[in-house]
Amino acid sequence: MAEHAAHRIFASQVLLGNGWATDVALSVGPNGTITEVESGASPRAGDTIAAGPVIPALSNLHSHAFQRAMAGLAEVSGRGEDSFWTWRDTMYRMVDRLSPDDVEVVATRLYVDMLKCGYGRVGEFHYLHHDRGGVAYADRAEMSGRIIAAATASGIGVTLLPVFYAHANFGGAAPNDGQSRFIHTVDDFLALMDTLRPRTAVVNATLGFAIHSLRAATPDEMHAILAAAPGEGPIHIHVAEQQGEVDAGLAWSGRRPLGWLLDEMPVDRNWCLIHATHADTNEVQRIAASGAVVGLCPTTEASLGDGIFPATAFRAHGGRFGIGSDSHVSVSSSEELRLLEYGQRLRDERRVRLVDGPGRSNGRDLFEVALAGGAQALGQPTAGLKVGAAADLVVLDGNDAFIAAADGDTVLDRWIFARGDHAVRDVMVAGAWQVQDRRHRLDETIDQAFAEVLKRLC
Ligand code: NGQ
Ligand code: ZN
Repeated sequence: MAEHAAHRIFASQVLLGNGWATDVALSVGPNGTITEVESGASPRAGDTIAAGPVIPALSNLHSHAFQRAMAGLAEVSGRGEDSFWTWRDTMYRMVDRLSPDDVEVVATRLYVDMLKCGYGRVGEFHYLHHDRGGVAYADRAEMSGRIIAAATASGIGVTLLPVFYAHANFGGAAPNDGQSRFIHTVDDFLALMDTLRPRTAVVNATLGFAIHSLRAATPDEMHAILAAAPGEGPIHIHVAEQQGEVDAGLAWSGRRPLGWLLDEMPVDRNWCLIHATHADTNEVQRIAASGAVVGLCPTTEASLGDGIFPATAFRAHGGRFGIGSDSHVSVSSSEELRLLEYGQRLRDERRVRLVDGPGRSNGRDLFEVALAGGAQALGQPTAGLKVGAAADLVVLDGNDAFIAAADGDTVLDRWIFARGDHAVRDVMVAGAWQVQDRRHRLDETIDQAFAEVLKRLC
């Protein structure tokens, strides 16, 4: 990570690890962590004066970066019933056309947009490993390297989750042609992990890994990977997203996918269960008790017609969740949080669902749970602004009328439920400004490269 001079940020309101504080001076050390927090302070010469309230940057815990290129292109009805599975066919056709250069450009532009929406870190669930037809690149980490390069260029922190993918369905079914670029043997996958370990150690990156889904790996393969991969990073898996997957899981093992996973795998706080949409009452309790994070991707889950995760019941058991933008039909963190809450309201025909008790701000509780869950799922030791934590923060725009008229939790409620991305002004990651006054240093170059890639692909 780049070293830079120590500096101080002064802000009249900051959401610290222990709540809102006023007149706060945050000192940031040369390694990008917070070295001192003083509230009731006065600004000093040389301080950077924040142009509005300061909040911690969120983690985007689930991304398939290349899918940003097809956002909005799967919205025409087909001959039969449109579903998750017909969307997936469209997605596989896009996969077939992408070069490493394309992936790097799309990911860089996406990560710049994520920063501008208040995310400071992304979990890249990366399964596009090989060239067309499944031919391995000379460098087995070619595509993973492009993701690391995109994250590094944009300045976002990344938790890279190389994905093990070997089958088309439960029971070890042979993969189909559309999946050829994803496929590994266990040994090849472990070799990829070995290649990536030193490459992620030198940048703002954390290495974990993923099993694509219970459809894509057999129990033996999962056990082999868990036994061989060091327990250092987080483990992610897609599970129970669609009713069709639940039915296929039942047909295969007589058990529902989440029940099977919780019975057979050592699910604990190191795991992140992506979607978990179709969780029954018992599964909701068991996930919560395991300490695993559920990775909710509300805009994608809505887009794909997945269903509504029982988040209120899950929270009642102390369950942990974070948010992800997954297929990137939206990149907005405030929109993910808002839609998560609105799904629960639409189901229940009630208001203000995801709060931890009476008299609490919906925006604050959504934000705090997603902040902690996102950090846990991306293998970060702490969440929130405090001494020793990374200086990953967002300045909301104090000149925006909604923000200017708000203080404390109302700032979050106004941002999430009324103003959205317009409220995000500046973003710092690991102590360095990445977005200033809504501008990123790569804006011109990456916009142009991205436009060219989109034109060529479409
Ligand atoms: C994916 N995406 O791997 O990109 C999946 C779809 C699948 C989402 N589930 C493919 N949103 O699950 O087989
Ligand atoms: Zn996904």
